[in-house]
Amino acid sequence: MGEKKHGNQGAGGGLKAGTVALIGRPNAGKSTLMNRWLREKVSIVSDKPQTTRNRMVGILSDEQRGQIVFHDTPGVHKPLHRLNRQMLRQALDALNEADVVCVLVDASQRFGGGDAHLLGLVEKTSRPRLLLLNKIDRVSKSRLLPEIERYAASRGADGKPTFEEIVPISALTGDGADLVLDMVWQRLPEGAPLHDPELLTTHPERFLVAERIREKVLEQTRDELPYTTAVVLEKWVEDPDTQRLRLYATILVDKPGQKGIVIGRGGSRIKEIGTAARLDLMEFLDRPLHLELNVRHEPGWRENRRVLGELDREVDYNLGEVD
Ligand SMILES: Nc1nc2c(ncn2[C@@H]2O[C@H](COP(=O)(O)OP(=O)(O)OP(=O)(O)O)[C@@H](O)[C@H]2O)c(=O)[nH]1
Ligand SMILES: [Mg+2]
Repeated sequence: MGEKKHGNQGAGGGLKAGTVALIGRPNAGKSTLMNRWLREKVSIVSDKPQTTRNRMVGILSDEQRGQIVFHDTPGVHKPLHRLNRQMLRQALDALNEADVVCVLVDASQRFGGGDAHLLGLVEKTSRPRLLLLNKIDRVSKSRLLPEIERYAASRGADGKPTFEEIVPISALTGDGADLVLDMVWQRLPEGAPLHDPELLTTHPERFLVAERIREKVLEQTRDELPYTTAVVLEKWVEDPDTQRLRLYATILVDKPGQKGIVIGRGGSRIKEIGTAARLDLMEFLDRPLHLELNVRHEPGWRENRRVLGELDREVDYNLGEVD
């Protein structure tokens, strides 16, 4: 298959490189789409809103075309806690810094106040914008057409149409995903790769591990819990002889009663979370491991600078000042 790496001199020898922001309301399918394009799970996915809490970086390198650096962002919503303000800030930064912006909308949901708010934010940016009407595997064509018209009528600050393209897709089935990727490549500037083409992401492995554990917590719990839970990886111990890993993680909950919900009757739920996470992590890290989970009641952690800082240290991304 030819050379393994790109040359990284000059302007990239006709190759393209740039950043692409995935923006949308919670649950629109941003992370599902990025993972599909990368053919790997970089961002965790769940059916609960506000799953993604950091700007997740995914790198797609293509010998013929160049490199796309995706920024999968937290869903845009009304921020009620410091954590949520940080999340919103990351989405807005990505929106204003990217070479191309992909705005995802869940087309199976009725257009509402949250969509209007998002559209208002997107109209203000001057970056090239594509609108992706997602989840078309769930929507009839007759319901899609008025939505296409609505977004086609939107205008940016310069009076031109907000969106250069409006494309119905399904991140789940892959319908339309390659077409959008071609549109993205067309709009990227020429340049040398921004990262080593061997890299899939810039996040440390430890952060990705904590995220994958959080994904299992989200899968096994419902109602308010997903919003109020965080996972901190406390220890990562390697046995040099057996290559076996021992991982120690803590699940933080906001209210005392939630501890019991995560632990479950006789420890049944925490056991299920642990088993699912261990299997996933063994595949991800490609080696045997032991996983120990604890649950800690940490009241108000979503407002707590220290705890948020602890979580941030796991992310190789500088948040800057947030107030
Ligand atoms: N039917 C259908 N479901 C989808 C599609 N894309 C995503 N989903 C589902 O929608 C849910 C949310 O997907 P995510 O990728 O986590 O959404 P997100 O936009 O990253 O959400 P946040 O991180 O919370 O902002 C998951 O249950 C996905 O399986 C799609 O094209 N069709
Ligand atoms: Mg997400």
